[in-house]
Amino acid sequence: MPTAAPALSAGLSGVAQKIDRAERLSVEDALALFLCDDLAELGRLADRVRRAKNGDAATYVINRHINYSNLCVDDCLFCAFKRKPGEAGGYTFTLDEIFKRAEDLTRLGASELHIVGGHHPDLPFSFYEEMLRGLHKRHPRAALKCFTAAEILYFSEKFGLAVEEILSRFKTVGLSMLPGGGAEVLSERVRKKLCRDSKGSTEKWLSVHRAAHRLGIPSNATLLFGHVERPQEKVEHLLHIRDLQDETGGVLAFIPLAYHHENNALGKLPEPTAVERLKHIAIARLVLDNVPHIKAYWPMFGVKLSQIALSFGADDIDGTIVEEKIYHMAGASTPQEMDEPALRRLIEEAGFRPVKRDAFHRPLFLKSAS
Ligand code: V47
Repeated sequence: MPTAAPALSAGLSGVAQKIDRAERLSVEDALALFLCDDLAELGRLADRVRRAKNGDAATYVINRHINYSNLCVDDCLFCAFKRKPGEAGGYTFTLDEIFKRAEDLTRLGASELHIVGGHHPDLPFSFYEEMLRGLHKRHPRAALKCFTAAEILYFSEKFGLAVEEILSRFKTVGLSMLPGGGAEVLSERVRKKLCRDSKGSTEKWLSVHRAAHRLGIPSNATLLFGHVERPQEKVEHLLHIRDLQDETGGVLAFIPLAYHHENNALGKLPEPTAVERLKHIAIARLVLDNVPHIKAYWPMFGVKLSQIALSFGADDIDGTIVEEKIYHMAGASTPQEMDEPALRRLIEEAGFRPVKRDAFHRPLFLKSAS
C-alpha cells in the first residue's frame, strides 16, 4: 500500500490548519508548498480558498491582443518573439494598422484591448500617446490595458521622463490598466541570468506598479516559471506581489506563465508538465491571499488544462484574444482565438458558472459594445 510521505503531509496539514483559520501563510509554508508533490491535496486546499473567494463563478473577458512590434533592444534569453532591428521577421505596425486591428473590438463587442510590444529602438513617445488617444477615441468603452512595467521603465530611460509622468500622460489619453508582464521572476539572480542586466530590477518593476496604483491605474502580475529559477526565488516573487498588494490594493489578477521553449536563446529546457502548471496555480491561490483573481491563461495553459486549473485555484481563463504572438512564436500549439460560446462551454464543462467580466473583473450582464 502506498503511504503519504510524512514530511509532505506534515507540511500540508500545517497549511490546511492555517487556511481553516484564514491565517496568512509564511515564507516557510510557501516553500513547503513548492517542495510538496501531493498535487491532489494542494488542489483541494486551493479549491477551498478559491470557492470561498469566487464561489462557483469562473470569468472570461471579450478582448483582443495586439503586439504592435517585436523589435527589441533587449536580449531576454527566454523570448522567441523579439527581433533585433534589421533581423528577418521583425515588424512594427503603423498606427493605422493598429487601429484597423482594433476594429475587431466592435465586431466582438469587446471590453478590453491588451497591447504590449518589444522595447523598440526608435519609435517616438508621440507614437505611444497617439496610439492610446486614437484607440480611446475609436473605442471609448473598451479598457486599454497596455504596456508592461518593463516597457514603461524602458520609455522612462529612453525619453528621460519620470515613470509617474509617463503613466499620468498615458492615463490622460486613455490608458486604463497595466498588464502583468515583464515580471519574469522578481529575483535579482534570475533577472540577471535571463535578461543579462537589460531589464530593470525587481524594485524598479514593483515601483512602476506602485506608481500606477497611486494614480488609480490597476494592474496584473505574472510569474514566468519552469526555466532556471529555484523554489526560494518563486517564494520571494510571490511575497513581493503580496506585499505590493498589502500596500496598494491595486493588483487585480495573478497569472503564472509556463515557460515555452521553442525558438529562443535559452534553449530546450524541458517544459513545465501539467502537474507543475497546476501546482503553480494552486500555490499562487494559497499564498496570494490578498489578490482577488488567479488566471489560467488558456493560450499558455492549453484549453484542457485551463479547465482543470479552475478546480486548482484559478477563477479566470482570460478571453477571446484573437491574435497572440509571444507564446505562439515560442511553440504554443493552442488556437489564436476562442469565441464566446467556446469560452462558456469550456467553463461549463469544467463544472463552473461562466461569468463575462470587464478588464477590471466586474461582471457584465449585458453584451457590451465598444
Ligand atoms: O513578460 C515571454 C512571458 C510575458 C515566453 O496581464 C514567455 O492579463 C513563456 O505578461 N515562454 C508577456 N512565457 C505576457 C503577459 C501576459 C499574458 C497574459 C495575460 C496577461 C495579463 C499578461 O510573456 C513576458 C514573459 O514573462 N514570455 N516569452 C516564453 N518563451
